[in-house]
Amino acid sequence: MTRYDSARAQFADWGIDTEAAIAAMLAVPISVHCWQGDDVGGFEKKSGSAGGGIQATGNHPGRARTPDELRADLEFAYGLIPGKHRLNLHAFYLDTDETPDRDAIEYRHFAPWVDWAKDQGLGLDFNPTFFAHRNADDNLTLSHPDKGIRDFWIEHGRRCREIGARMGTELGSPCVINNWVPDGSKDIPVDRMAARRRLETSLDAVFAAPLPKAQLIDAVESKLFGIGVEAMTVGSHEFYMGYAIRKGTALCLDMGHFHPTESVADKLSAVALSLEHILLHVSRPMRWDSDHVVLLNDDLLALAQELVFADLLPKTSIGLDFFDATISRTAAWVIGVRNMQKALLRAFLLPQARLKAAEAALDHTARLILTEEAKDLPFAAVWDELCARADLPVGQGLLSALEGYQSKAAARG
Ligand code: RNT
Ligand code: ZN
Repeated sequence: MTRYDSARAQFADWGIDTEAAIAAMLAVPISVHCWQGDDVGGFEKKSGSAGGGIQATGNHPGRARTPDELRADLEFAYGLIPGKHRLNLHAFYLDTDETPDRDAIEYRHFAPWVDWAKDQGLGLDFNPTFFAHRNADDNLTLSHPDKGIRDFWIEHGRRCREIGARMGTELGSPCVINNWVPDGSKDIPVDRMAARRRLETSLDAVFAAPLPKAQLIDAVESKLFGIGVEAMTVGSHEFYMGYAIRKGTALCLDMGHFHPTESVADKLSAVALSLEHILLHVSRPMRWDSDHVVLLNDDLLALAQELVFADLLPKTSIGLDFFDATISRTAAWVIGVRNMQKALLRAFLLPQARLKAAEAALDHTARLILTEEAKDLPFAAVWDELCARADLPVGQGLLSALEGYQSKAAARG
């Protein structure tokens, strides 16, 4: 009897079908964020750091400097991840010799990414880049008091929707377009209302053109605060929650964008009652929105359990959002995606029906016993099995696979 056969029997004894769990987990696409590969630098023909209160720290060798290098790194990373996934592209990762400003980008500047995605069997998601630009130096974009600057960013947002819709059409899968703006105020503002009204009006202009949901899903991302905008974020959770409900967009919940004791897992069922679609930015905040690589920790397990137990996967898009430049960037992707998958697999391997029945019967003792005893089930044997079927390394084998590529990437200079 193999380790997996024995695990399968043990789960079956709990009424859990490991084959069904494997299939269910593998059916969930994860949108892999391109920006972990180059420390949120982008490929516009100028240098600059992320800005907008977000920051990758570290100087690990091997950062991707060109679209070709980034694609090579992504191919390597996807090659170590089970299942078929998506790429989440930011607008300043255009691939062209031209130098269009943000308000002049067109589909053709991204066509090489689409060709590559087709070739790789990946879906594409897209994001306007409302930071790292001279028109965002004040940490104000769509809510800027200056109409000229607002119009510049509205045009950027509109073009991103057109580009994303075309990507969705080309790839036969709706492109999730997430709008995050850094807008806020370092010190205490006196007219929050004016800023929020301007943001709302600008967003309305961005979303004005009706485009088919089969091509794109519009999303808006809230945030509590950022470096340099400590006193107020214009696009707070309440702002976007209301906006998304009234306007019918998706709401993006980033795990780093709330007070540290708040749980995004808890929010899911609450917002799901009012929203058609949810986007997740799976991240790991440490003391602030630090965007550490996600671990297989309680936060991630709780998130996955909610997605599965509340049957929210059909209306949720899972994207990752972290950037650590102190470690191998390809390893960061592989570890982060695999952890998200492991968390989902574990959720599918839990005795959901029995747990819910105990809770409905107010038998909180049984719920506690089952929850704690289920932690000793052999989840790892199921994960190892699905990796083995895909010829993917686990454990110490993963270490050598990741190190081998990293030493090549380090030679980039
Ligand atoms: C910033 C937001 C946003 C960005 C990316 C690069 O706090 O989380 O999602 O990280 O768009
Ligand atoms: Zn985010």
